[in-house]
Parts: sequence; C-alpha cells; structure tokens
Amino acid sequence: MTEHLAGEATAEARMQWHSSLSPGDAASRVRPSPPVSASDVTVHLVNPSHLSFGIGVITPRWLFVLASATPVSYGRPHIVDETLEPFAVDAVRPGDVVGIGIHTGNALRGYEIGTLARARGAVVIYGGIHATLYPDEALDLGGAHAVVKGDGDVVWPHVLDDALRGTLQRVYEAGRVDADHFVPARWELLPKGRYMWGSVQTVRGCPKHCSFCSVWRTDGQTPRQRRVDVVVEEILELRRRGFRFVALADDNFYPVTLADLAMAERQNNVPRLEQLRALRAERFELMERLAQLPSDMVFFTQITMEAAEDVAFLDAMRRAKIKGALVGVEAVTPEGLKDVYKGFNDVGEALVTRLRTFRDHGVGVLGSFIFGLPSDRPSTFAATADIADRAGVAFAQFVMLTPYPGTVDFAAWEKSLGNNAARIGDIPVTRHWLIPQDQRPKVYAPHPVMSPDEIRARTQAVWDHFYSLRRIWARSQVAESIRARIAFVLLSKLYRQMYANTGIATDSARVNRANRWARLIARPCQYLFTARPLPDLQLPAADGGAGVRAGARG
Ligand code: B12
Ligand code: SF4
Repeated sequence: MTEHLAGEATAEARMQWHSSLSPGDAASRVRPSPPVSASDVTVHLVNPSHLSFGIGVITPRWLFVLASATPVSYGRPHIVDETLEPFAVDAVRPGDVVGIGIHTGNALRGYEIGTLARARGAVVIYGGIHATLYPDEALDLGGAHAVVKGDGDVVWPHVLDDALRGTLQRVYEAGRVDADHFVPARWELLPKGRYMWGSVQTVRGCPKHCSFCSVWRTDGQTPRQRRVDVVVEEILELRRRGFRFVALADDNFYPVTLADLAMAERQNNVPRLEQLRALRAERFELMERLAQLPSDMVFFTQITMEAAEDVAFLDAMRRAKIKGALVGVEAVTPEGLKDVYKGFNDVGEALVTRLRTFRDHGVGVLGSFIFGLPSDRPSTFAATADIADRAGVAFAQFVMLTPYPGTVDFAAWEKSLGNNAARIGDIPVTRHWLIPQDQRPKVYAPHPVMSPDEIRARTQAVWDHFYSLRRIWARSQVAESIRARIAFVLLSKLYRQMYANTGIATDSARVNRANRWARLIARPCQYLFTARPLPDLQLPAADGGAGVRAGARG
C-alpha cells in the first residue's frame, strides 16, 4: 500500500460508526465564523481517491462543472483530483469552502478529507451520487456542514452564498436539472498533461431499469439531452487544448430504440411519438456535427446493445468518430439476463452477431460482463470468455456482481440480511464502504452455489485469459496505424492493471504491483493520446460549413 493509503486507514480508524445515522450531532457542531466577502474565500473542489496514479485516464467531469458554476467573485477554484495526487489539506484556510464529490467507492476517503478540512476551519460541503443517497452519513461521519442532493449545476452558487452569509442549510434538494441548465465545464482549469481523455456529457438519464444500476433511479428514466451547440463547443475547447480523445460521459447514448418508436405508434400516442422522434433527430444532428470535427478526434461512449438494430445509427456513430462504446452485455444466458432485468439483450449466437454488428460498422465494443449472478455456474466463466473472444469485442471488463446503494439489488440484499448482517469492527457489511480499506471485504451478492472466493478466482482467470499479450496483440489489428496499435496494447494493459488488479484483487502484493505498473504505463499512454493543441479551432457551422476544417488544418 502507498503511504497515502496507510494514512487513510489510520484516520478511518478514528471515525466512529453510528448505528443510527442521526444528523443531530452534525447540526450541533460549531460553524466557522463567516468570512467577509467572496474574494476572501478559496473554493477547493476535491475528487477523493485512496490511490493516486500521477496521471488520470478520464477527466472527472464534476470538478470542472462545479468550477464553472462557482461565481467569478470567488476567484479561481482550487481543483484537486486525488487520482493524480493526494490532497494537501494544509492548503485549506479557515473560512475556505471545501466541496467534495463522492461516489460509493471513494466515500470513506472523502469523509476523511472532510473531517480534516473541517478541523482546519473550512466549510465542508458534499455532493455526488453517494452523498445524494446518504446525506446523513456525510453529515455524521464526513464533517459536512451541508450536503447537496442531486445536480449541483444550478444550486452551487446559492450554496456558496449561504456559506458566506452563514446561513447554510444542512441539506439542499437540488434534484434533476433540466438539460438546458447543465453547466459546461471550465476546461481552462485543467492541469496540463495530466489526463488522457476529456469527458463531455451529451445526455443524462436512462429509460431502462437494470437491477444492479442506480442511474435510472437517481438520474431518472427520461433522457435529458443537452443542446448540440453547447456539446460541440465543449468538445472543441478540449481539442484546442490538445485532447483528441473524448469520453461522452453518458448513461446511454441510444436513449430511443426502434421498439420505443413502434410502441408509441401502436398506441397512437402522438405526443410521445413526437418527443421520441425529436430526441432521435437530435442524436443524429449531434453526430453530424461531430463528424465535422478534426479527423484526428476519437470519441467513446456507453450504449445499450439495442443500437445494433439500427445500422443507420451505427453508421452515423462511425462518421462521428465514435470509435468505441461500452456495451452492457452483463450475461450470456437468458437466466442471467432475467436476473438483472435486462431482457432486451441477446444471448448465445444472436449476441455474438449483435456485438459483431457494432464492429462491422466501425464501432469497437468494450463489453461489460457481470459474474456472480444467481444463475451463474462454474461453466459460465469459460462460456463468457468464449463469447467475448468470438464476438470480436476490443476491450472487456468482467465485474463481480456488487450490490451498489440505490439499486434494486442493494435494497433486496439489505432487506434479506435485516439485522443479521455480518460486521467488521462495528460496521455492518451493508455499509461496506465505511470499512477501512485494508479490512474492507469485497462485498458481492451471495450466491447459491459458489463462494465469493471461487467467483473472484474464476473472474480473475477470465481477465488473465482475455488480456494475455497474445490476445491483445491479435485484437490490436483493428488499429489503423502502428502508433494506434501501440496505444491499443498499452491501453489494454493499463485498463487491466487499473481495473482487475486493483479493483477485484484482494492480494495486496498484486494491488501494489498493479499500481506501480499502471503508473509506468500511464505516462507513454498520455503521450500517445494527446495531440498538438489547435488554439484557433472554430465551431463548425450547423450546416456543415468549412470553418472547422480550416481550423483543423491550421
Ligand atoms: C463517466 C462515468 C464513468 C467513467 C469516468 C469516470 C471519471 N473519471 O469521471 C468511468 C468509465 C471511468 C467510470 C468508472 C466507474 N464508475 Co462510473 N460513471 C460514469 C457516469 C456515466 C457519468 C459520470 C459523469 O461524469 N457525470 C457528469 C457529472 C457532471 O455529473 P456527476 O458526476 O453526477 O456530478 C453532478 C452531481 O452529482 C453533483 N455533484 C457531484 N459532485 C459534487 C460535489 C459537490 C460539492 C456538489 C455541491 C455537487 C456535486 O453536481 C454535478 C453536476 O450536476 C456515471 C453515471 C452518472 N449518471 O453519474 C457513472 C457512475 C458514477 N459510475 C459508477 C460506477 C459504479 C463506476 C465504477 C465503480 C464501475 C465499475 N464497476 O468499475 C467505476 C469506478 C471508477 C472510479 N474508481 O472512480 C456508478 C456509481 C454508483 C455509486 N453508488 O457509487 C454510476 C452512478 C453509474 C451507475 N451504473 O450507477 N465511470
Ligand atoms: S445499466 Fe445501463 S441500460 Fe441499465 S439502467 Fe443503467 S445506464 Fe441504463
């Protein structure tokens, strides 16, 4: 473990678990006396991580969005991404505001930072999906003065003003902001040469309802699509700064299926049909505009495999340079899909054909598979590896079914345990994210015939199989140049090190080795992914005007 991690364990040990997460304690805490004006305050925005790699793969978007929502009167926000390096808390002065964004995996590190920052006299405010689900936890264990539930875009300036006036509310119900009010990120605040991919969101929310996913519950099932111009402008800003690769940080890039349209038609539901058609038309418009961006750009997104039904959509993606998409395959058997409420996926040979359709239309697939579903058997692992090989997916991730808060699976699991959940120290495993990292069990859904260790060992073996150098090299043939092929190999290795070996491995020697490897590979990857900045690049005209091409040549 790094020193950073060891430090985390010690501070975590000081945290007390409260069996009922009562906010009372937090409410009675003394707040620092408010500073006189906004310019006296530094706003620190911190993305917590217990591991720092020096280089980041994808820009954590929320940091740059909240920075953008911070009124200019507060000066330049101090952005800290701990996936790059640990937060130096001594930079915090009394009266500063420390905004911490947490998801479940990094919540505990976030609470440590919040506690330390509060002790230095800062006003501590939490947001992000985990704080949205468990606001009382941040108030109780994370030193929070306030928690924002939901989207921060619109509420953040008001929260800052309340902090300044000393009138902070404990909880802000920010809800789901309308797409027109999403704040574009402030990319000029990006540290130079530290990230490989930029991230721009084009749509939020997903109409599906998979049992292991919280997106449809927190972000809603109605897609909130951003206007094409603002998306393109943000992407251009990234390319001006030398980013060729941009992740479209969407929940589901294909929010309207042909089946949705057919259903609305059958029901003669005219308003719904119009709404769906408009959403779909906007997708095509966006892709047309992306197609006009410099030819060296590459996009990646997340999408359901239903998109393979619509080759016009896939062709538009290829023209738009969306060269890769994470596709949630989840399971290769009908029983497995039923387990996760994902009956709209295919299985067996139909699945192979579907995934190949993406590739045949120029969209590489990052297949996401889940192991540990109740219907899985030991034979499922080899069958999945075989499908992943035959379906021609470029990358794959094999995750173990984990009950994430906010999901149907989590609610069922928590209910099934009742008051009998096993405890580590004082902490029930149903709050596994609060267990110190070095003692934290990998919590996976209970399985009828396999132990977690068996599932983990078999999962690790599938990673090892899929990411053997021989197989990576064979897959890298899809790359068009030798430079792209090298990038493919390095990215495959990096992905595997960062994900499988630090994510699912329990052996700390393996985690340490993976961390060192990831650091080593990250630097050349970063070099391969970036390009010459094009500071004069202009917005392409909506009608496909020549502006951007001229800019790209320049
Ligand atoms: C893009 C993405 C990724 C990318 C990029 C991550 C990155 N570096 O940014 C990749 C592919 C790497 C990734 C990986 C993972 N992800 Co992910 N990811 C997303 C996704 C689709 C979009 C995130 C995003 O950029 N949104 C845009 C920004 C602007 O929105 P936001 O982060 O929600 O922030 C807004 C509010 O939350 C709030 N806010 C956020 N922070 C703060 C802080 C303050 C102070 C305030 C006031 C407000 C505030 O205001 C912001 C603006 O409105 C989300 C789904 C989602 N809808 O959020 C999942 C999601 C966050 N990921 C999730 C998961 C589970 C993972 C993985 C664990 C997957 C896995 N099995 O390995 C890993 C973990 C990686 C890690 N260690 O961080 C879950 C988290 C669930 C949970 N309870 O924690 C989500 C919600 C998806 C899901 N299926 O449920 N992810
Ligand atoms: S897993 Fe994907 S398809 Fe399913 S609800 Fe979540 S975002 Fe939507």
